[in-house]
Amino acid sequence: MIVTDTADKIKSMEIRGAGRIARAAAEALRDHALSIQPPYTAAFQQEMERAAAILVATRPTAVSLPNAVHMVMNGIGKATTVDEARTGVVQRAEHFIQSSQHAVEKIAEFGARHIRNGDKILTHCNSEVALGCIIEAHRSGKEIEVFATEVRPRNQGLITIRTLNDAGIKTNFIVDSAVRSFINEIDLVVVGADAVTVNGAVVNKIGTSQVAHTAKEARVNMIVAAETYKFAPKTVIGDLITIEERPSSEVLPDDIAKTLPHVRVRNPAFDVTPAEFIDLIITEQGAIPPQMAYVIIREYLGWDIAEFH
Ligand code: RUB
Repeated sequence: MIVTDTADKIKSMEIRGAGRIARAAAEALRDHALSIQPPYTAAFQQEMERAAAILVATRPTAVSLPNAVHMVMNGIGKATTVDEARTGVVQRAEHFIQSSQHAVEKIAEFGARHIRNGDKILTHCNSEVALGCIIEAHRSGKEIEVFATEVRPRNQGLITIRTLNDAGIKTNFIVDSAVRSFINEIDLVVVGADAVTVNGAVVNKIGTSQVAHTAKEARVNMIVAAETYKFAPKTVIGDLITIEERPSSEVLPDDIAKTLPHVRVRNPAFDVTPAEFIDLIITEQGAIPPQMAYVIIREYLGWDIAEFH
C-alpha cells in the first residue's frame, strides 16, 4: 500500500529532508484517496485520517510533514459525497506539491542575492533549499566556493558534495569538528530548516547550533532557507518541537556497543539554534528576521488558534 511504503521510506530515510518528506506525504495521501472505494463520506474521512496518522508518525521533527498533511486533509472540508471529498484531497495535494516546488525556486532566487561574488559559503547537512540558493548564485555567474560538513552519523554531507560537484561548484569537504578551524575563511553560512518556532528558533540537523555559535563568535552571518510550511503553528500555543533520537547503531555498531555495558550512545538527529544566531530566514514570501516568525505562521499558514481547541 502506497501509504505504508512511503511511511517506511521516510522512516528509513530513503526519503529525507523536510521538503521532500512533505511532498512525499502529500503524494501518498493523494494516491491513497484515488485508490480507496469507501461506501460513504465518513468512511472515506476515517480511512484518510488513518493514513494521515501513519505518515505523521514516521519522523517527529520536520514540521513540514504535519503541515502538509493538515493542508491536504483540509481538502475534505464539508464534502457531502465521497467523490467531492476525494477531489478535495487530490486538489489540495497537487496544490501543495506545486507550491512547494515553486517555493524552493523562489527561495533559491532570493537567497542567491545574499551571496556575493567571491564568497566562501559554509553549509551543514543536505538541504535542497539551502543548496538551491548556492547553486543559483553560481548559475548567475558569481564565483563562489563552498565548505560542506560531513554530517555524522548519516553523512548527508556526501549527498551535498555530489550535488555541488555536479553543479561544477568548487567545494571543500570537512569533518563536522573542523568548522571552527575554517570559520575565519567563511563569508556566509547557509543552512535549511526542519522547523521554525514562533520565537524564530530554527530546528535543523544536529550540529547546526554549533555551526551557528562558531559563526557568531567569528562574526560571520548565518542565513536559513525555509519554506513557510516549515514554520510550526502549534508553537504559538506552547507546543515544543520533538527532537528525534535515532538508533544508537547509527553512531556505534551494535557489536562494539554490547562490549561497553556502561556506555549509552545518544543520537539526537536535530538541534535548536536560537533566533539571535540567525541573520535572516529566507522564505518564498521574502526574507524575514527570525523574530518575525509569528507573522508567517498567522498570515501564510492560515492556522486559526480556534483549530487547536
Ligand atoms: C535533513 C535536514 C535538512 C532540513 C532541510 O535532515 O536537517 O537540513 O530537512 O532540508 P534528515 P530541505 O537528513 O535527517 O532528514 O531544505 O531539503 O527541506
